[in-house]
Amino acid sequence: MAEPAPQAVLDSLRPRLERLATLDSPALEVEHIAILGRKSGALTALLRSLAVLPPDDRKRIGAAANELRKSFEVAFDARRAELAGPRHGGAGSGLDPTLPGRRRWVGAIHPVTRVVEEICEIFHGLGFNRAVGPEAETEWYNFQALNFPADHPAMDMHDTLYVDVGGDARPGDGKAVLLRTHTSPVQVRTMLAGPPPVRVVIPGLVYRKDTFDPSHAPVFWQIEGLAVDRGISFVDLKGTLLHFARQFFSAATRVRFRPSYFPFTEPSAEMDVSCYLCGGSGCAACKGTGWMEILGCGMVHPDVLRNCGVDPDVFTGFAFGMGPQRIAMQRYGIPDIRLLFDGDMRFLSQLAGAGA
Ligand code: 2U9
Repeated sequence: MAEPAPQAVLDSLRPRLERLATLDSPALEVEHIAILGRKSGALTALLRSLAVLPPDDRKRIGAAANELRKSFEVAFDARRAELAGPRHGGAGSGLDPTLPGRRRWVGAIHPVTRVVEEICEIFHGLGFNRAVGPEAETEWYNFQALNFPADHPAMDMHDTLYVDVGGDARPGDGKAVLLRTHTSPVQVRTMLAGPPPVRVVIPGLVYRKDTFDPSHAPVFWQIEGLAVDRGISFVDLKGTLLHFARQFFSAATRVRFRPSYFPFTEPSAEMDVSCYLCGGSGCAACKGTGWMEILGCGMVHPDVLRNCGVDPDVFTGFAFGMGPQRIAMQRYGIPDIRLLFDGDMRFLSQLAGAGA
């Protein structure tokens, strides 16, 4: 079938321009494809065929065709806006497009989550795998395996949240169930699960019978770490934690170790970092000392290794534990730990971009 003459095409299209205002949305889209469609649009085809027309026809038909294409595009947009109606800023919507848009609240990683991830990333970089475990533990995993003497104050009811699971288990018999008071049971499970070498970093929530106050919460985050292998010494512990401090705070950060005591490590220490707000010269944040206590650590007690099926005459290990919430409070200058629980956007939005 011979192609209709270009002029005939133009003449057949003009009436359809008027009719656009009567079409509903689906019909409008069909008409748009039929006329302006890139592949099969009648006007598109006509414009493509201009090349074969005699020069003076090309000029005349070309101008008319482009004119008509512009009119169709305007008419299609106008009909779409009309069909979209006032809600979408259609004609008569009274919407003032010059008004600024409503800023959509873009969520952000919670400051504590950011600190937990950052700390775990640093230890991943040192070859520590992330391990997690149950928040409800038996007393043995949370206390006895970790060399807590039976009468250790941490074990009694006023410090630890025991879970009544029925049965005859009683606090002190190792079988009682409780909400873990530290993530150390996960290290016990890790060592019982396989022979050394072991290098794990364990973030998780822990529970203590504490009332909320500016620096205490009954549930809080902890990150502990453990490295067990042949010939691991206190030097490895100090080197590893110095590297962590410099990665997390600044390359200029200094550390110091003060003797301490934990049932599950011997020798034990607390590690302080030079205050990164005053560089160590003393300020309110470090109470004028120039130092901030960051974590506890030590060499894994040989009895703990034995409890976990590891021969302390062959393997040694170091462990550490820190509170990422406290570290987040120091880093962001947060005065009250409860602010980290309230989910108050007025507070969190201030930290959304901070130190990302
Ligand atoms: C095993 C052996 C040793 C984990 C350790 C600490 C020191 C420590 C505190 C930090 C802040 C608790 O939340 S906190 O108050 N923890 O100071 N934790 S050594 O030692 C272990 C753990 C598991 C098998």
